[in-house]
Amino acid sequence: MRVLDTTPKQDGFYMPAEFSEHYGCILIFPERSDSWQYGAYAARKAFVKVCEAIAQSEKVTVCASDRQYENARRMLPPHIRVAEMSSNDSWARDYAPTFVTNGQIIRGVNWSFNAWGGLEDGLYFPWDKDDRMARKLCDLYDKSMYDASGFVLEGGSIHSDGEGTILATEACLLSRGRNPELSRAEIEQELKNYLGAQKIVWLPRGIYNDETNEHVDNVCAFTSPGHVVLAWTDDMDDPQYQMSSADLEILENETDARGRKIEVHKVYIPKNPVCITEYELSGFTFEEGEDEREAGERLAASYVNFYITNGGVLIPQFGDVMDEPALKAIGSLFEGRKVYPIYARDIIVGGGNIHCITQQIPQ
Ligand code: KQY
Repeated sequence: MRVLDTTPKQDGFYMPAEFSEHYGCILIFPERSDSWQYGAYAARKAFVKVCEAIAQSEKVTVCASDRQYENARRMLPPHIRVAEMSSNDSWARDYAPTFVTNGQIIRGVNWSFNAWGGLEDGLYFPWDKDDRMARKLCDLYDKSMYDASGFVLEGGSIHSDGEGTILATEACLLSRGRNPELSRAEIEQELKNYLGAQKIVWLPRGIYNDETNEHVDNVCAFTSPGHVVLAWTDDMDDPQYQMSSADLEILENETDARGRKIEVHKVYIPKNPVCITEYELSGFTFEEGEDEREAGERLAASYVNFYITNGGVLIPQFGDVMDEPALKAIGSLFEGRKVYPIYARDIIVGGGNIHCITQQIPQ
């Protein structure tokens, strides 16, 4: 694998939008017992459903540990590739490479990963195997790699419109556990250099109780150039109200890199907060020193954590009255793509959702 000493921006490469054509998608089979309850049994079944839906229109590779290899091979259909690869957990969005293109060639970007905040407020230790995955995947896919390993970033903290605009949240990218030695302007410059972007739209907040310091991929996403969905509630007593209102104010007063006004489509969060139960909590084994969770704690459940495939859009479902309206609202923005409702409770109890467990490889 060739490691480049230039940046995507210098070479005319940029991060394409998720809604443009994919070659394929990467996932990692879950097994960690402090992330996934009851031996990750239900989580693996949910991951398989996600893989099968994606594989209807793109090539899926699932990375699995040696321990899980036979199980993954048995649970997944033959047209889905299983590659043995070690990891600490299963968040391909955050530590598989961010792929960039010049319209002809695909290359990967290797960021530094520190489990969402390192020793400051990270979620587990160690994270070294996760941090090596981007390099291993560039090798596996035979892609040259840009080395951004001096900069801490997870894929879930950025969204690109493929036309020069990046969405990110201040709560996450300016948090003390990531790049505390860099100013906001320096962080912005790193994003521009390694994503080949011209403009960063900084949203103040993400989703309430998001364990990642509020990744943007739970709260706001591009659905086409100039159009975003924003997780929303009209309930002024809900903590999400202030957070989404702060984001809306920015979006309504911003333009994208091409000077377009950004059109915001609100997608309502579940009406009944999705909370972790006593039974679910009993199924985790936490390691010493790790943050323990409490029964009744609200999970960062948002319909905006969807994944766009070549042929469809996979939308998380929580068994809530807002499930159906979310399918309609998001589905209507992806004309010609099939809507895949995916019951996601067994993923969200792990702390993320469909977008967090997938990473697309552009065509
Ligand atoms: O949402 C994500 N991108 C990752 C969440 C990690 C949770 C670990 N339990």
